[in-house]
Amino acid sequence: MKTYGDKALYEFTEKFDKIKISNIKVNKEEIEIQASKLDNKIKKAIDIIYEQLKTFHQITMPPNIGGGFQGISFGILWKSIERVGIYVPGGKYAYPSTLLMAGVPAKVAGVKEIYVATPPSSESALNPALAYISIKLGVTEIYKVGGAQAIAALAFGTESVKKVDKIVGPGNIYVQAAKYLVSNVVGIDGIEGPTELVIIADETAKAEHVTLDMKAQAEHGENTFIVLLSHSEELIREIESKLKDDSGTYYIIKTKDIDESIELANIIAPEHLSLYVKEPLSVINRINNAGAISLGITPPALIDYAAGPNHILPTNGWARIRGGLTVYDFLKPIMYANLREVNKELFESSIILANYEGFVIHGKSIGVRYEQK
Ligand code: HSO
Ligand code: ZN
Repeated sequence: MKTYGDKALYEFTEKFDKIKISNIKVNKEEIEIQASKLDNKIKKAIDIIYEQLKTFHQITMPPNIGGGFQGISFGILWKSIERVGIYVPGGKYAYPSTLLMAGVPAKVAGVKEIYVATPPSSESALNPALAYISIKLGVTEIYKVGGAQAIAALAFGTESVKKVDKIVGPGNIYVQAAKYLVSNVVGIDGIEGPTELVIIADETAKAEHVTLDMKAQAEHGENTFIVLLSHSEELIREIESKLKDDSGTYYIIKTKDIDESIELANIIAPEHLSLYVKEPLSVINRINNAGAISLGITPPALIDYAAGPNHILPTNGWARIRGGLTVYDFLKPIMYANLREVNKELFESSIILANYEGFVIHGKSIGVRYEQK
């Protein structure tokens, strides 16, 4: 990609997507034409969801924060990342919801340049919902490329594709592997692979709701990982009978008690965790590893679309070290210090430590302020 740029993109798209594209960048006119084709009902649904997500992310924006100690004022200024590339998967389904999930926190965080890469469809026209959302987000460019080649293009830049500072978004194994490989030159948001759902349910759970939640996430395909943890034999029996004729793969584990369910969920560190238990608020505090938690009667699918939290979540155990995509992924804390008054002890301590490390001039540059005061 570094060497052949656009030429490589045309070639790989033909080879892997089996589509001959005439241009990589979708022009503004085409975005507008495609957006205008979108049904008003869908536009309205997108507008409503957009507001919900925007509010969630606005509420979670961190304030610039400062304080002072021993003669020094200090603090953190949150600044947004300048250029972000969002990968929106294609394939069997279109994912306008994923563009909302990535684009809204980026915009709320103040990212100025947002670029979108998405695989070309066989008709080679951009999905109308993606076009409509892009306009709402102020996305400046959309690229009709997908797969590992799209990630490489965003990481290194080509004649048509802008090089970005960070790439976010889910995708298949090739996309995720490519993100990992370029993570030494651009920021990435983690690895988001096939959907995972763990449900902790007790005797108060409604078998019908739990079964539908399991089947819903199984809709993502055969690589999904769906686990029910319950100490209620009766609930398990009911759910097993409801899933009897279903072709999906489900793991149902009868645990000793709620404590064991919580322990297992923490070990699995799932992407989605659902707490269908009598006192979800007391259980939630004992969860250490999960991408996002839906509790009470909340269906995990509502997080997928409209509740507010993101559906771009860590999979494959990554929930042990990070959560879902938030405004913090698009912000960086710049720290500052402002010397107001010389504190003898602090100054002397730093000179001693600088000398100990052998950085004598470091010490002198500190000392000169001290002596002048
Ligand atoms: N459950 C997926 C997200 C998704 N569901 C998109 C429907 N569309 C991973 O959180
Ligand atoms: Zn889903």
